[in-house]
Amino acid sequence: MSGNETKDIHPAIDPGRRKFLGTTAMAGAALGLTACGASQSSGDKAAAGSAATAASSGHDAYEVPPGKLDSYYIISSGGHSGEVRILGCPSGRTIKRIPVFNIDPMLGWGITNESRAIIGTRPDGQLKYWTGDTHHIHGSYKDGTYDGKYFWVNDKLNARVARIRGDTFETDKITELPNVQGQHGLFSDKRDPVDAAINYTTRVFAGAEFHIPLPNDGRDEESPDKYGCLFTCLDANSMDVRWQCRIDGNMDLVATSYDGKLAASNQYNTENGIHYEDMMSAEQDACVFFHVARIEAAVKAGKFTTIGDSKVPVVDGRKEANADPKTALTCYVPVPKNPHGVNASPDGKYFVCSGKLSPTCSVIDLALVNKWFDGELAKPRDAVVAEPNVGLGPLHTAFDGRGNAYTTLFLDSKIVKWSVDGAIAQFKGDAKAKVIIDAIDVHYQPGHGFTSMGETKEPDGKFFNSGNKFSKDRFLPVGPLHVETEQLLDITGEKMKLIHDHTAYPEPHDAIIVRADIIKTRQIYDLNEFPNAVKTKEESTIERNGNKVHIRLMSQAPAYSMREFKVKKGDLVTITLTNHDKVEDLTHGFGIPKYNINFVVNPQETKSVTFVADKPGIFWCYCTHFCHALHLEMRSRLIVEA
Ligand code: K7E
Ligand code: CUA
Ligand code: CA
Repeated sequence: MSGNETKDIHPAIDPGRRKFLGTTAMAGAALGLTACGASQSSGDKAAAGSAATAASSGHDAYEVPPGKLDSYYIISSGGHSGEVRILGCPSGRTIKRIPVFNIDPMLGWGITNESRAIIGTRPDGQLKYWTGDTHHIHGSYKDGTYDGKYFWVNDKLNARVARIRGDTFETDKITELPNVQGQHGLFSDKRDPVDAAINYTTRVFAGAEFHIPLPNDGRDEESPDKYGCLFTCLDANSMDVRWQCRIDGNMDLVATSYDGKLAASNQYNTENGIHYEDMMSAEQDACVFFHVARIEAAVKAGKFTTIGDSKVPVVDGRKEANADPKTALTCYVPVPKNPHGVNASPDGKYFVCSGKLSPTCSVIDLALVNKWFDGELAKPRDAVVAEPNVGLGPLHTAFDGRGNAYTTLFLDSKIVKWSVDGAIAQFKGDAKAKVIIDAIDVHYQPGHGFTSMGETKEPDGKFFNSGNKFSKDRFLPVGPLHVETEQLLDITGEKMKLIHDHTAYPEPHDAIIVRADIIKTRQIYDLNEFPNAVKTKEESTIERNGNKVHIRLMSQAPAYSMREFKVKKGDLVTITLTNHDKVEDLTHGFGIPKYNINFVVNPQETKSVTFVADKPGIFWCYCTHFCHALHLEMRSRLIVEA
């Protein structure tokens, strides 16, 4: 028996609550939110009971016993930690943390020259940024499903997009976007590769959330009417910015169509408001659609401008410039109210916007949006084919491939399962249409929810993961900052079942659940991938050029190739370290006391660090990564002569 069976199936049955939330109601809801731990205690007990029942009745399918592997990877953005995590599904085990926009001493991210070059440095050699905010992560596609080659993630804080390699799960490129702030939504192109030379996704789209003066150089700061927001397209291969499209309103999440024709972003601030009251003043905002081929044709034809110092072509996607559907670059489909999230159904037919301040989800038919672009649909709003009431605070929607949608209800702390066809029938006037199928408590305040393979043409409808923003009483208390919760649901049956909770270091944001067989990781690097590799004992030397010293070092358990290296105080020292061990999992570390140097080299990998030897003395460079019975003995002396 699952917890929700003890309660009303409908999450928001009280019709009095099913109103749009105005400013006052929202303030009340925010207060209610702080009290929800208490108000939901009966639900908690029911849910806890159901978990115990599930465990005692032995759901072996969920268990990943010692020595067995998970059947899915959950690739998850980590919010303001700036990183990306990989979890196993269904175990919920954290398998890897990938530093992206943050600094990570274990790996040496932000410390090694190679990672610093990816993150970007200022002319004085300092990192340009050392913090970020990852929200949305998506993979490269082939034939409508993941090919495991790349994953892209946004940085809302400093308006960047990073790429992570699927074979090493390390960040390999980061691009800063010009002319935007609050780079939030991100989605890769799902169309089949058109260019045989680049046999994977060729575009990555990014939406900006904040309005800024264009250019943002201080001249229009007191003229909010001159602020603007740009939608950005990057080249997935080079990671260069291809073009930007200026819009009316702002952008939140991004979705792309399976045929590659359309990208879209939900807009919560069509009011162009500066304060939150202004941003929620309209009853409807919109989902803005981008006609990718027309935008790229306009860029090709030179119909663009540039902003400030940026050379990126900017096309005009604002309403006034796009009144004629047959030439329009953009289409604004009105949806209620401050919508949060736009998600594509795996059958390729619909985008669903959740209402957030409206208890509804809006189902937009992509064929009808294309019809509008062809001049054959009277109004963009006519592309909305359903708008079911689903509950309070709907944020994100995921799909099981069997025609059901699963929407997170932030205010209700529930996941609601509803039928897309049922909602469409109801919208057409069928009063008997069954729309809501099930609802289940989650703990608490879910943001994103995502299903196994649910953002591909191969959805398997097995698991739904709820990324909850509050955990309250779910784990041992550890001080004022609580860990957050991810909760895994079994969605194979008519009713959802809560399988288990696992902790998530703030903040569990968006993720994708990828079938394990799609990911093909490597265990060992190729020495030749690294132009600066120290390949032989003979190449392991100390070279001096003025006050620049280059120490070329190799590691092979349990020793470094040189027992000591002497430099002079004030030298600019570069240490290049190649790991010559070829054994799977045999990583060495390299730490220098008092010099802030700490990094690892994986089998056959090369990394380097550069620092000024400003402190004379003996410094034991030691292996930081337990590698061998003689791991503690694995050290060399850095001698800095006064
Ligand atoms: Cu993914 Cu808040 Cu960044 Cu929804 S958006 S939770
Ligand atoms: Cu090498 Cu520890
Ligand atoms: Ca609004």
